[in-house]
This record gives sequence, structure tokens and C-alpha cells, in this order.
Amino acid sequence: MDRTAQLTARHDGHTAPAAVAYDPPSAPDPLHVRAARVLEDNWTGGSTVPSRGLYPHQWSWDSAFIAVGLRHVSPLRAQTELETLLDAQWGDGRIPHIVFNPSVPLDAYFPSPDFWRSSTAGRATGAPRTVQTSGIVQPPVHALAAWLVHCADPGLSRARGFLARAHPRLAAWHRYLLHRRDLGGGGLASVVHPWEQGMDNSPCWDAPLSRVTPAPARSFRRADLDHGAPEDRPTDLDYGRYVRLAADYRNRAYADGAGAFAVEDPAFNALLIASEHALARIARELGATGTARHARAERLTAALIGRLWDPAEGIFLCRDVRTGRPIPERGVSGLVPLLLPGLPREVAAALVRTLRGPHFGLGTSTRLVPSYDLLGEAFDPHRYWRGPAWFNTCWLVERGLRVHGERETADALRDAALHTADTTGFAEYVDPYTGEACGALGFGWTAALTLDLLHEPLGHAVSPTGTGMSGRHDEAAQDVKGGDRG
Ligand code: 9WN
Repeated sequence: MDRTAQLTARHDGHTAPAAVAYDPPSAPDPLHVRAARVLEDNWTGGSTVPSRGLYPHQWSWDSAFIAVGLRHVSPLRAQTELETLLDAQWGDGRIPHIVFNPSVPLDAYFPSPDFWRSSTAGRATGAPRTVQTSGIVQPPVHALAAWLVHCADPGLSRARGFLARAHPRLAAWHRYLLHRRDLGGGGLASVVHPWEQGMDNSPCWDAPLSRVTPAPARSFRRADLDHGAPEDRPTDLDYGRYVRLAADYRNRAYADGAGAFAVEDPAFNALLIASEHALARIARELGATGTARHARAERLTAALIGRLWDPAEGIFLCRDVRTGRPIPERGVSGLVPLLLPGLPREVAAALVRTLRGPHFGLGTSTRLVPSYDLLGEAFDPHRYWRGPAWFNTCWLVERGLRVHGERETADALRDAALHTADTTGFAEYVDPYTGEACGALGFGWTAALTLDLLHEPLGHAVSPTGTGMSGRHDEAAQDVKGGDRG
């Protein structure tokens, strides 16, 4: 009943008031309420699934992004999210990219636990016995997330010993990446599977993947196509290669070093550096100085620039460790190092120019950051990481813009991300031109990072000196800047 009808009814002597229940005009719940509801719906008791249908287990970097948003709703759940993931850490320090939920049927997601066989094939590298996981990793966002979660409620965090318990595990995780994964010998971590970097079918992987013989299509069954449109997902040929690489790694008992695919990726390493800065702050909170970690983060930043920065293109490129050559493709991964406070001024300025220029079009042809070069031959606005805009990378670039004082561009990106999350029902990814939803809806990190962006005080989230945020966000802002040196 609309408002006029309701008022009429109220004055109509023939209408019994009890029968005319007030039916308010239906206004949707505010964005933060809907975002929190997605996280509630995707919560399984100890962690949050990225999507109930497509990804029904716990994913590593998803959990880190989800914890960053969840801290605004429930700091306790945010801590638990990270603790559940850390409980599945392997003895060699790796944090697996998937922690399987035993109550989910095996055929709900491929590759399932019986493919990875972590507790047997991973025995020598210390895979846990009681929980089934994958054997590969994902980008190290975790220390950064742990610090941000701590900052949301330091009292609760201290009372629960959250950082004291997380610190040794996070330190072991970074040790694994810095030692076992320095496959190129230049100080950076390599990924050994496209799923590890998280941008699965990025055109950046096409050349190194072309050397991998695909597993026969009949040897596995994709479960993703039960939920996603084939034209929005990786191809069968991609999957054949993913399966071959993962099976070979498993058959080598997850020992590092000998696989066909090894790439140094700028986003993966930038996140490692941001997390090193965060670990330094965590160490300081626990009574140590953190100075050595900051120094290591600065050395890693120098290695990142030395090995992956392309001054002519104004972007960081991936490096194929097996050929020793840069991969000449512009992916959003090459813009993510903007997150780092220690970037030379001219590198940061060039990244911002590239972001706004014709290859990514931010502020001109696009309002969100595409995952791949708009002018690249392989660009496809709907196919997963070959063009669509994703919310986690937009969030990282938005932080980076603030770190380097690009407030207006950051504000516009933030507004576009919030608007698009709202209008798409928290889509997994979107067409970078039209904002049309692709992939799953009700996606975990889209909802979580919406909450985080909503919590930024409008217009002055982070000043160049790290003093532009108030209250509990001040420390969080400084962490992204690595700012405990002052
Ligand atoms: C493989 C869970 C994950 C994300 C990745 C995204 C996608 C998985 C898949 O979903 O990858 O790990 O089955 O396609 O590419 O970034 O972590 O959301």
C-alpha cells in the first residue's frame, strides 16, 4: 500500500484499523548494512567464503581482504578469520591458498582436497594433518590485514593475545617467501602457479604458460562452470595448464625450485613489502624495535625497482624467471606498487600518469581500474583477469593514490567503487567501461572493502604525512605508509 492509500484507509470508516497494517515505502537498507549482510551470509563459523556457490571454502588473500572490512563490523570475527587461516599453515611456513571445509561435498569445487592430497603429498614440507588444504600460496596480504585488524580494537586484540600469537606465524610465512621462493636469486619472491598470484588468467601469464603442456580435458571436471558463465571464466586450455602445473608440484611433494613456471610479480612482491612494514609495526607493538624489518622492506623495494620497473613504459612488469626476461604486458599488478611509501617520487608520478593514460583510462574512459591494458591485444572486458575491474585491486590502488597525495583521483576511485559495489550487488568483478556485473554476486572481498572504503573519513583519509586520519584509523593509515619511523 502506498502512502496515499494508507492515509485514505485510515480515514475510511469502513476499514478496520487492525486490518490496515502500516506498510512503509520500501527503501533499501543502507550500503553498509547490505555489505555486512553479505559477510554474515558468507560466514561459516570460523571464516568467510568468497562466494557460497563458486568458492565454498576459505581462500588465503580473500580472507585477508575480508578481515580488513570485517574489523568494522566485528573485530573478533576479523581476528578469528585470520586465525583460522594461520591454523592451516604448513611447517615450512607457507600459508595455503585454500583451506578446505570438510562439510562441503568434494565435487562442489575443483581442484578438491583429493587432488591436492596435502596431508600425504605435503608431509615432508609440514602440511597439517587435521585440515586439508591446497599446496600453493597466494599474495601475502596477511600481516597488513593483521595490523589493520589490531588497530580496529587494540584492547580486544591485546586481551586475546592476537598479535603475540600471529607474529611468529607471519614471520615464518615471510621467511618461506623470502628464502624458499627467491627462485630468481635477486631477493624477490616468485610465484610458481598463476593461482598463486591471484590474477589467474592475466595475459601476463600467457607466454610462460605457453610452455606448459596442458593436462587432458577428460582428466578433470571443472566445477566453476556450474556457477559462472564460460565467457567470463578462464578457458579449458588455461585450466589444462593450471592442472598440469599443480599436479607436477604435488608430485614433487611440493618442493620448491624445479617447476616449469616461475615468475616475479610486482603486486605479489609489493604486498610482501607492505606486509613487512606491517610486521615491523606488529613487532613494535610487542616490544621489539621493528627497525630490521623496515630496513628489509626498503631493500625489497630497491630490488622491486631494480628488477621489475620499466621506466620507458611507466609501469612495473612481471619477470619470467625461466627466461630471465621481462614480460611485456601491462597488468594492474604493475600499478599495485603505488601502495609503497618508499617509492622514488618519479616512479610514483609515472605510475599515476600510466593509470590515467590510455592503457588504463582512469578518469577518462574508465572509473575503476581495469585488470589489464585497455589497448592490449588480449583485452577482454568480461573475461576474469583479462580486463574487468576488481575491487581488491581498486582498493589497493586507491590506498596508493592517497599514500602519494593524489587525493582527488583517490576520492573519485573510491566513489566509483562504492557506487559499483552498490549497483551490482557486490559483484566479483565488473566490465571496466560499463560497470556491468560479472562472476559471482555477494562476493566477500567486494562487500568487505566496501565497508573499509565507507569508513574512510571523506576527503581526508590519508595526508602525505600520515596524519590526516583520526582515531583508530590513524595507525592503520601509517601502516600502509610504513610510517612508524618518526
Ligand atoms: C583459484 C577466490 C579466488 C580468488 C582469486 C580468483 C579466483 C580461484 C578460481 O577465486 O581464483 O584460486 O577457482 O578461479 O582469481 O584471486 O582468490 O575468490
